[in-house]
Formats: sequence, structure tokens, C-alpha cells
Amino acid sequence: MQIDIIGVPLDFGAGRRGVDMGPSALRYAGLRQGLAALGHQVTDLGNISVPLLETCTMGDPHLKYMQPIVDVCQRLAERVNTSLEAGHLPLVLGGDHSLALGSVMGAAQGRRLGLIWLDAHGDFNTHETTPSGNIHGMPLAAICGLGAQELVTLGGRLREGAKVDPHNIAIVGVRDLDAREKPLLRASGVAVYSMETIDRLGINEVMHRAIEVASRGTDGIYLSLDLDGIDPMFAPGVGTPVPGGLTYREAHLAVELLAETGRLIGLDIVEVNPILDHRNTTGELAVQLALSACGKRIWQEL
Ligand SMILES: [Mn+2]
Repeated sequence: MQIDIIGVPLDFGAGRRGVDMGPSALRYAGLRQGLAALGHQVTDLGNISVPLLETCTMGDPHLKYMQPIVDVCQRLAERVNTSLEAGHLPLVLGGDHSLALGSVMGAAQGRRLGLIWLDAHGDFNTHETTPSGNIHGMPLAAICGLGAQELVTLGGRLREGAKVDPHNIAIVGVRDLDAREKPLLRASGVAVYSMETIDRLGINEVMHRAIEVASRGTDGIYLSLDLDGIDPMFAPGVGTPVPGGLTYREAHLAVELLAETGRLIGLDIVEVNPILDHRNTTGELAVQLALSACGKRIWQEL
């Protein structure tokens, strides 16, 4: 496989600073070397340039830093689309989850995409429902065509409406939904696999269902992996930790099953915050998950 690493040191969408250092944390943890050792051809395309937060104005408190986020996401969307057109797998390193506006919308250009959103949260708020105004709580709604026009159309570049059919989207690992995003999410048609469902059915069955949702009639599956989907015991370096998440092995099996389909066309790894982390534990876990998503196995019979 040809893999393009794309760093997005973006922290405009999150409430806590430091997630802009995520791409460095993953690089220091040996991402490129690990992928190359699996036999992949890896090109690190460097980072998408992101202005310093201190040089930008916040703007609307219900859509904090919308302008710089849209600007970064426009460039990211083009970069991801270019990688896919070349037949490469884009591996996008965050940064906060608002970058998925760019990566997923870019991947969805001219493709019918399936989307698996591994996350503690729904990321399904709009400017009208958000309790914080932080855009990293809104990207999945915007991908489904809901919320601020600027986000839905990437600043007028794209048409209105859903970029991915909500019936081809599955959220896995969710355990913290805001009161006003719940009804929106319920009405959307997105498949939601909460931690309770994972407890009852097991991650194997849940992933098979999620993969089925994301496969039905699609050209490929995109994975948007928020490290806060994993239990804070294993992934302490995230801005919005919520107890009761996926275990180390559940997270790995989830991406291993996805890799096994051979239908994964791109992925985001987001919300690694080195300032909140312990000795890059979360950065190293993120790298291991990326390797599992790209075919690494504990044991493979010859
Ligand atoms: Mn998220």
C-alpha cells in the first residue's frame, strides 16, 4: 500500500490547547518507520500550514474560530482528494476533530463513502445546539449536511446537503452525548453503537455491524478515529476524557477487523494532546492503532 501521512496541527476546534502538537507526537512515536516495516511505501507530506491561534480572532462564540478552521479544511480536503486520486491511502494526523470536515469531505468528493466514527462523543452538534461553541463537537453533523452553511459547504466550495449518506455512517464507542445533539442524531439515520451496546454484544459483533453499515453500496470506508473513544486509562492525553471507553485490545480489534475488509481507503487519527499526556502514552497508542489499521497483526499464519 502507498500511504501519505498528512499532519494537521489544528487546535482551533478544541477547548483545551496542545492538540496542535499531536502530529509531532505521532511522528516521534515512530509512525513512518512502523508503517514501512509492514512493507508499505510511506511518504510524509508534512503538515498543512495552520496559523497560530494567537494571530486569529474567535468570531462568533457559537462557532469559535470558524474562519481559520474552514480555511485549513479546504486545503486538507484538496490534499486528501489528491492522495485518493493517486490510489494512495491518506493518513491524517490531528489536531482536533474539526479537521474531519476537510478530510472526510475531501474523501467524499466523487466517491460514495462509508464512514466509521470512533469516538466518546457524537460530534453531532450544530451552532444552535452546542454548549461550548467548539467546532470539534460539530463535524459529523456538518458532514451530514446539518449546521452552519460555512461548515457544510466548506466556505462555499461544496454543495449543500450531506457529503456522506447518514445511512452509511456508524459511530462506535459513544458514551457522552449533549442533551440537544441527541434528538438531532436520532433523527439523522446514523447508526450509533454506544459503549453499552459494545458491553452487551462485544466489539467483534459491533464492528461487523458498523462495517456492514459503512459498506452497503459504498466505494470504500473512511475511519475517523478520535483517541477519546478509548478509555482514558489507555489514552490519557486527550482534551475531553470520558471514563468507560474501549480497552486497549477492543480498540485494536476494531481497527484490525476494519483492515481485514480491505475496504479502508483513508483515516484520521485525532485529538492526541501531548500536554495532557504521560510520556507520549497516547501518541504511542495512536501509532499502534494506525499500524493495526494498516495490516499489523500479533500473529499471522503463513
Ligand atoms: Mn471527536
